[in-house]
Amino acid sequence: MKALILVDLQVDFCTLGALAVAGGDETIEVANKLMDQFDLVVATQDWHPADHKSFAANHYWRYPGQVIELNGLSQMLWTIHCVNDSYGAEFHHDLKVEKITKIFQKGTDKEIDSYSGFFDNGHRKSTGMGDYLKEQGVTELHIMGLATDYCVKFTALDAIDLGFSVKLIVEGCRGVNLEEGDAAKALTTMKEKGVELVEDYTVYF
Ligand code: VGL
Ligand code: ZN
Repeated sequence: MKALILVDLQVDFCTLGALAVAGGDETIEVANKLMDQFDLVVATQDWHPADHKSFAANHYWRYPGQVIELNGLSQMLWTIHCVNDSYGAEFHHDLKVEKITKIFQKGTDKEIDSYSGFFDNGHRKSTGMGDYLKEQGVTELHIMGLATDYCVKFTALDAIDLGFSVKLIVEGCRGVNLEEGDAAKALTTMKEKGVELVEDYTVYF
């Protein structure tokens, strides 16, 4: 059985959002068109407490884009985004949310960030998404969303490690590109790990 994972299609990653990803809005239409083609649709949601330590504003003399060490892990500092229950953390308002069967929230512990929808960045705790998908009999995962070089990438890499067959719907993804070429590099990394890149999403129809 195949499932679609929609990664972080939230207001803050779209146009005018706190951590806007260029072209982020364009992914919503792709998601809405694809959902009907799947037996199961799940979504991840970046869901931080306001005092989350991935926010530059929560450290003295730090600014977004700097890297610090946080509880033994290297941590990129971000602008405040996707604070739980805030407007920016909501799914994009054009997204057909009624097609989503289950939502997995991540980044809820202020001491550790979570890019992957499966585990936090230290692989210390699971969100339960892997077990849920396996219980549903899912073997094949199709992934799209925001952002290519962070949450999409780490979700896809973990999915491979968990033994799923993984396809990435490239047209449904956009990258942060803090450094030029980050999104392209992320695609290469995923491909090398065994993720199949689907360049033309009309193959689903
Ligand atoms: C993300 C940076 C920080 C993402 C989440 O969804 O890719 N990126 N938090
Ligand atoms: Zn985040």
